[in-house]
Amino acid sequence: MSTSHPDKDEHDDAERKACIQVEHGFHIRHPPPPHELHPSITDDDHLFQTIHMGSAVVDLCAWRLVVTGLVQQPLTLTFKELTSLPCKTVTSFHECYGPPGVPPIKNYWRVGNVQWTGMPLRDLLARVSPLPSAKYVWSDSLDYGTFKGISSDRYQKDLPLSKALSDEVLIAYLMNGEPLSKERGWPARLLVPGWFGTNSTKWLSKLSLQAERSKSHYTTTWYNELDPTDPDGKRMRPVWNVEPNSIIVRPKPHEVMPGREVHVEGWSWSCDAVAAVEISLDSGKTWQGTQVERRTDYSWQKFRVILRLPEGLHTLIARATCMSGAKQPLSGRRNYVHSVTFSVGHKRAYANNY
Ligand SMILES: Nc1nc2c(c(=O)[nH]1)N[C@H]1C(S)=C(S)[C@@H](COP(=O)(O)O)O[C@H]1N2
Ligand SMILES: [Mo]
Repeated sequence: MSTSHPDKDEHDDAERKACIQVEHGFHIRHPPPPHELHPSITDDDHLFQTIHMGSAVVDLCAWRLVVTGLVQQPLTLTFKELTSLPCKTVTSFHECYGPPGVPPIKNYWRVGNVQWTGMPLRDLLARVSPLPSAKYVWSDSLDYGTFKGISSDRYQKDLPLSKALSDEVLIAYLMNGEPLSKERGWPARLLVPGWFGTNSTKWLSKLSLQAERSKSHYTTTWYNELDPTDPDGKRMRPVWNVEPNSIIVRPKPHEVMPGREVHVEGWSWSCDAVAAVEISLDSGKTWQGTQVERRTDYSWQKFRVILRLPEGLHTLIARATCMSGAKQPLSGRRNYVHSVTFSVGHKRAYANNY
């Protein structure tokens, strides 16, 4: 189904004319199970997709990126101008927070690791010279419609200027070296490494410098959560920094290992880098360390360990700790530990007990 463009935008926001139509409807493409995410870079076919109101279909000739608000020099770029400016490639994990508006207690492992190429946002901000009163960058998209019964004339997010000015935030137009697909936000999207996917506005059309946080549904009604670090359990916080999380990619669930030597491998990630990953075979009573790869850019980090285990059935969990000391919980919160049950050299025990 498609809907014509809402008239009310036509006067104030010329860049919105680039939207030919929105293919309306909520859309999730679920990620494959963790054991299928073994390559370091996730290809487009294995990367989840999350679309709230629908995909925008964009006319590239009419597409503009408008940079406006509290700036000395507002700027409008065509796609050709954007892509002829110096670009940068950043490898970053990409994780969806999960459905907004419900308690964040389920781990969906909607995650992948991607190479994004685009113009650093801070280079763009340098060209427009933000005024001293500018504290946030709002990002607007070309999609519009309804999500869970609430209508919006655009998807809009915000970033504090400190994050917007960091090295890693991009106006991305290539994913793993290829132009973005329509579903990924063609022709250009914001990409905010280290922060949940919701902040990376697809079908980007406008950036505006503002003194206050945005009051859009996507920064207030949705993607605002009770701060789990507040002892009173009352304070709200925006869904920004990704908390430590991990997946076990080897062994596979229900795998029967022929020998007693078991190679464990997985991926771990967090907004600040992962400092350690431990594993447990007794539901978290005792833990042992693993070897964790150093982080490059915002990439997910491989952990591995070789175990010698007795025959029988085993349940493995892995727990990441990030540089700030935060650890994945065993349960109760959206980043709880991943668990895999497998068996060592003993098909019958496995068949009988599992
Ligand atoms: N304009 C727009 N941007 C959006 C969304 C959207 O619905 N509309 N979904 C967000 C959410 S919740 C996530 S997790 C990421 C998903 O990006 P992907 O589909 O390329 O994986 O895009 C974000 N950017
Ligand atoms: Mo998301």
